[in-house]
Amino acid sequence: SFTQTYASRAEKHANQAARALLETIERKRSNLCVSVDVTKQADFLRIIDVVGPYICLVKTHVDVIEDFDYSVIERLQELSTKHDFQIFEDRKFADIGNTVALQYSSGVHKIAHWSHLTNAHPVPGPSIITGLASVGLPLGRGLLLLAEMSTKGSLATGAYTEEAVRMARASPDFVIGFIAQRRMDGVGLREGESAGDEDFLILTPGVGLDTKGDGMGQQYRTPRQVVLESGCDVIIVGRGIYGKDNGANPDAVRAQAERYREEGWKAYQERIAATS
Ligand code: UP6
Repeated sequence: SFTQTYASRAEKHANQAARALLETIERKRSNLCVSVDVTKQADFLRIIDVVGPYICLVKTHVDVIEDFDYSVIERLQELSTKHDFQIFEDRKFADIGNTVALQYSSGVHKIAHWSHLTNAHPVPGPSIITGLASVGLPLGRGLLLLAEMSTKGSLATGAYTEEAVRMARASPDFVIGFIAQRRMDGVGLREGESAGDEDFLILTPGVGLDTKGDGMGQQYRTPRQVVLESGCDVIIVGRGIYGKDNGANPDAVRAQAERYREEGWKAYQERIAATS
């Protein structure tokens, strides 16, 4: 899939959420996902309205919104229609199947009802996928496993990463890819196994053009390193786009979104040109 276009991958993908994301990327010529990690609904919705035209996906942490009520979700869905982007709640589930099913379907946030994609740590083993799939599959959702992390000293390396890929391979209907720092095609294959036509989407956080880190363990690489050199599919950018003032200046936010969209797309086009 490293060498294929988003459009051709969209045609072949069996999962509805994966297909929708790939189609959106192609239609908007954007592999940019903006991560909107702000604590006030007004800031959250304003930033999304500004970056909307330049992105394929909005990544949320709805649990950090301190004045949250369900109307935020309705506004988010309206913006998703207005600007044509998908939604990814970065919930990072990590509990037993029964608990994650409840956390995914219920509570204040009812994530499964509105988020096309969500993600989970593979640490509990395959039962976390079973639990989440019981809620998400009937709704046409997709799951990403955290196979690697962007932070300094991450424990998600080596055998852990390989096991994450094996878990995904065992649930191809629901697990559509990974949060990771590089392509995972063929990772963790055992003697005699072949990768077949597996097509994992790689969504990659820890992307920034102006800084190398944030003083709290985050590590940044450029869109070019991520998409061209490491073969990832979607760049996830947070503070690089909305800055240090919760995106108070819409023109500045728009300019950064345009800049990252362009860098990400250029890197993808170079990747396709280099391998075709
Ligand atoms: N995120 C990472 N690294 C990971 C997984 N997830 O940074 O390995 C998430 C963070 C944050 C976003 O939870 O929402 O991606 C990165 O934001 P930033 O661009 O402002 O650093």
